[in-house]
Amino acid sequence: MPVVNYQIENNVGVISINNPPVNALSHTLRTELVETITNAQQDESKILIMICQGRTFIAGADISEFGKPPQPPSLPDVLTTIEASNKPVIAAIHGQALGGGFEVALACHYRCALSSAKVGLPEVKLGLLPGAGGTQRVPRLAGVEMALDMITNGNPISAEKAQSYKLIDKVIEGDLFAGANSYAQELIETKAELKKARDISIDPTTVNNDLFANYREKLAKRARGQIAPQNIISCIEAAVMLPMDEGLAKERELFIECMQSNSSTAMRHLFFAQREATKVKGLNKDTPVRDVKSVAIIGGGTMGGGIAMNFANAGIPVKLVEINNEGITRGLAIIEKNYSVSVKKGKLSEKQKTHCMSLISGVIDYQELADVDLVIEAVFENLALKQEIFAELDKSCKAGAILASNTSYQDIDKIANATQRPQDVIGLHFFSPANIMKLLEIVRGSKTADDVIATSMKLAKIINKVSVLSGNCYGFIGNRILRQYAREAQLCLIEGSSPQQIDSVMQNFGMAMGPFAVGDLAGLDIGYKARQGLSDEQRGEEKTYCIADALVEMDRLGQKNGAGYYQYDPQTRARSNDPLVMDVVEQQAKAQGIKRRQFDDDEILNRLTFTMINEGAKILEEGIAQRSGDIDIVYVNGYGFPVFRGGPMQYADSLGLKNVYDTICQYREQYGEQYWQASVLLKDLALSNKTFSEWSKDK
Ligand code: T1G
Repeated sequence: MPVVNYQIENNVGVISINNPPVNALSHTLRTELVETITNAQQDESKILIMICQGRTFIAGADISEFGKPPQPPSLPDVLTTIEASNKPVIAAIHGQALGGGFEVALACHYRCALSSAKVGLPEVKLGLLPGAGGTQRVPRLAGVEMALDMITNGNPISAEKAQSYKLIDKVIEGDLFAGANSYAQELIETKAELKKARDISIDPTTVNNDLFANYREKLAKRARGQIAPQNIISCIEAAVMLPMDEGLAKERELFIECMQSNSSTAMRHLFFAQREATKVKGLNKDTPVRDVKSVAIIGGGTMGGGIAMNFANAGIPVKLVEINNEGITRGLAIIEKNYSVSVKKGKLSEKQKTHCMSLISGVIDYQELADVDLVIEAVFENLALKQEIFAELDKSCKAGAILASNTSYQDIDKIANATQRPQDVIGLHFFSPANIMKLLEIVRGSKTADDVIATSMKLAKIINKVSVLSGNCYGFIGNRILRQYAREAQLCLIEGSSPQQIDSVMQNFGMAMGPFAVGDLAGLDIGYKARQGLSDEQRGEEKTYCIADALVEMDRLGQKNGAGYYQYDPQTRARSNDPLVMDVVEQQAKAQGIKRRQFDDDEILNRLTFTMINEGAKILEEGIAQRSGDIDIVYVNGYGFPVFRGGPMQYADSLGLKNVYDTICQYREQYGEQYWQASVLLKDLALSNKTFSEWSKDK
């Protein structure tokens, strides 16, 4: 089937692209585009329209072709053909013209778009830069500052905003094809010129000297470890200082450097892994889903309120269930405050806030839940209480209602077995703050029905969450790995390091924050209370938590009361090292009979990351996660693992599993096998020179 069709109507040559699902610029599409435009040069058409079928204009280069041998014509060659056309080419845009798709439109002589359309250059989110003229044409059309902003943040802009920056010539209401055709007739009548971005030159004296340096400094902090943002700035500088063709050559050189970088490999891995994670092995993709037109949240605390907002934001009415009117008032106040913060930041209008609030109502009596399609329990982590609530829901809710728990580590089967309908029970583990964090762990019980899983996956997309399916185990995927990471951080601390050394090692690695700064942010009392509810066996060795307990017993709870592992300035909340903490560390080490020693940064980094990798391998071999990319998606979206490393399992693949395995074996010799027993899967893959990614594809 051709992906490009062509026909002439009223002197207009219509180039119609149809390459589902998103009209990506595959080799076939590039080839047929060049053939079609070349042939059109000699025909009777006076102008050409390029338009797409399906849900969107071209959404970019075909990312699945990256890393494979390039096949001509390259995208720059396609754009040269378009720009060199002897008759004007009009891009007619609907949906999203992204990346190479927008670069195709920029090489056209005119651009029109539906008012609902968006255009953007999101390459930076893949660790890349626009490699087909985007960094040269946007500054010429829209100005240098707009180009820097648009290309370094990668977010699409509306057609209206694009028009205001001369990136779009005409915004069309109603039918795009009709609008584009009348625009074409207008251009024929006025004998419109072959308008080319390359004919615009930028006067360097109009560009603030510090602009580029300031941007470099800002992005060095915001995008630590990534080369693409810095290379984008260099390309835009070239657009100011060099003629078009030299600027294009510079852009190509820096694009290839990005393409070959580990960070781009990692970020492209995450792009596909996020989409792959929504596919459930063994589940027919046409599994019918249940309607979810109304939701109830049990518990109007911080989590319950945040969860409720996700559904209200998606236009789904929510009943917030509390034990009394005070609870409802408190819960609605939390939600109102969260919305007010978004309005203040300009992310939401007052009108939108009012509409969302109108969708949320307070409820006390479970009898009012008789018609809801989904209930999410979000009370505190007490299994008996959750079982009591589910037994109650079993009586109050209609047949076919989905009963979900937001539990972060309780056994989903034990919750499900409190009902007569375990097939309708599932875990929907949101991350705090639930109205902000993108990650949603969907936890299947042993009896959870397929259509409940399929419905949960679809619902995750509707409420704009990044979803990953997890099996039922303590801590599911994310928190199970976090426990190992936190334990090794505590052991490195008591054995000889300091909070500041460990935190700086992990921040330099690219984590958003180090483990001790995170602990202070969350509040050390949370872990303390959780440990009180555990048996000695569940709590683990005392040396893995005695420092944390000692600090809490000294009323050092973290940021919330000004001191934890660090001191916090009461005004600015800036953290500073506190010698008192090291006194506590030394006292506890002595009490545990530990002789402290010097630590080098590498040992800290390897112990904290390799224990995560080893636990991830166990999660894979137990079938708790479907594939290694799923674990990466959890850790990048829920725990601040650096995107440019692709997640713990991608990071392990980039190091080579044999290196990881050998180091873990060395740690087993040094520290014993309690924490350093290599997983069977890791050993097998290491010794057969395979990667987690290859294993996941073969599964
Ligand atoms: N290439 C290949 N496949 C793609 C693709 C792409 N660019 N974009 C989407 N897909 C697949 C995706 O994997 C999924 O497949 C299906 O399409 C639906 O996607 C030279 C170098 C367009 C906003 O970064 O942002 O151009 O899972 O589930 O939620 O300068 O897809 O069904 O098998 O995301 O409606 C720049 C990436 C590329 C845009 C639609 N472009 N795509 O979202 O559907 S680099 C991008 C998106 C580039 C040039 C440079 C989104 C979307 P499957 P989906 P959606």
